Amino acid sequence: MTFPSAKRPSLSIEQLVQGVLEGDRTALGRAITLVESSHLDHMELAGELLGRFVSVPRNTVRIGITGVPGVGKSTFIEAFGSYLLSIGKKVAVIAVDPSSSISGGSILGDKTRMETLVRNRDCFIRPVPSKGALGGVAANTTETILLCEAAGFDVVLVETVGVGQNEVTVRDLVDFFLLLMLPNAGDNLQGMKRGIMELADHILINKADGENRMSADAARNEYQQSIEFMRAATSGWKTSVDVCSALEHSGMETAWAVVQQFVEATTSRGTFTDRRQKQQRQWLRLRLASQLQARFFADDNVKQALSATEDAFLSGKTTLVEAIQTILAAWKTE
Ligand SMILES: Nc1nc2c(ncn2[C@@H]2O[C@H](COP(=O)(O)OP(=O)(O)OP(=O)(O)O)[C@@H](O)[C@H]2O)c(=O)[nH]1
Ligand SMILES: [Mg+2]
Repeated sequence: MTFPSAKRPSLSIEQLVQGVLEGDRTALGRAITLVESSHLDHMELAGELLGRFVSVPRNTVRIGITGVPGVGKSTFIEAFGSYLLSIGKKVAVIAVDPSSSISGGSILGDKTRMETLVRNRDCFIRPVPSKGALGGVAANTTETILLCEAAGFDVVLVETVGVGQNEVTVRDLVDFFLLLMLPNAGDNLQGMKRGIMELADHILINKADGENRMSADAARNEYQQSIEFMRAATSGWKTSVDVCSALEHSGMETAWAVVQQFVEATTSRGTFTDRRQKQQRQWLRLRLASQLQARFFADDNVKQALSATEDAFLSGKTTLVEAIQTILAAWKTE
C-alpha cells in the first residue's frame, strides 16, 4: 500500500524507508507527514514505517529549548545550530507550536531568524502542528525526532514556548532541557509557568550583550543562588546558570560543552538510558490510546450507536452514564 497525498505521486513504504535512511529530506518530510496523519489507514502505514527504524543504533542527543515568547529561542537555535554545523554535526530543528507566540513568531518568521540553518543541507527544520490533543503533539514530536535521527541527524533541537502546558510535555520528550531567560527578572516571571526552573538541566540568560551585559551577570548570580536549593531536574546532574548572546553568537561553545558533560555524566550513571526507556513506554501508551480511539470511532456499530444514543441523550431519554455504556457495549472488538 502507498501513502497517497494530494498532487504528489505516491511513495511506497519501502521508498520512504530507503529515502529516510539515505538522509533524503523530501522523503523525511513525507515520512513525518505520514506519521502525523490521524487517518486510520495512515496510522497503520506509519506504524509499519516506524517499525523499520527501531533497530537503527545511533548516538544522538535531543535538546528541548524553552523560555517566554521573545526570549530568543529561535535566534539561539540559529546561533547554536550554526555552531554545531561548524563542528560537523547534523542538526534537526523541531518547533512545537511555533505560531502560538504573542510576539508573532511563526514558522515563516522563524525561517528568517534561522537563515543559516535554512540554507544548510546538514540541517532540517520542521514545525509540529499543535492542533489536537496534547498526547497527539507528544507522540508526533517523538516520531518526528525518531525519523530525524534515522535520517542521520545527530542533534535534535526542540523549540517550545515556555507558557501553558507544552513545556512540561517537551521535558518528557528530550534528554536535556534548556531554559532561556531574560536579563531582567521581572520579564521572566510574566507568563512563565512556575516551577519551570525545576525542570531545567541548564539555564542560559540570553541577550547578555550591549547594555544588558551587567544585568545578565546579576541575573545569573541570582538564579544560580535560587537553584541551589532546588531538586535536581535529572538525578546526578547539577543544573547551572550561564549567560549568552544568541544575537552575537557568544556562549555557544560553552553551551555545547555543558550538553556533552551532561550526556557523559548521565550515560555513566544509567540515567540517560533510563529516561529514554521511560519515554519509549510513554510513547507506546500514547500511540495505543490514539489507535484505540481511531478504531473505536471508525467502527460501524459504534457510529450507529453513537448517533442513536446521542439523540436519546439530547432529548433527556437517557443519562450520560447510560449513553456511554450503550455506545461502549456496541463496540465489537473481535
Ligand atoms: N539583543 C539581543 N536580542 C536578541 C537576542 N536573541 C534574540 N534577540 C531578539 O529578540 C527577539 C525575539 O527573538 P526570537 O528568537 O524570535 O525569540 P523566540 O523566543 O523564538 O520567540 P517566540 O518564538 O516568538 O516565542 C528578536 O527581535 C531577536 O532579534 C540576543 O541575544 N540579544
Ligand atoms: Mg521562536
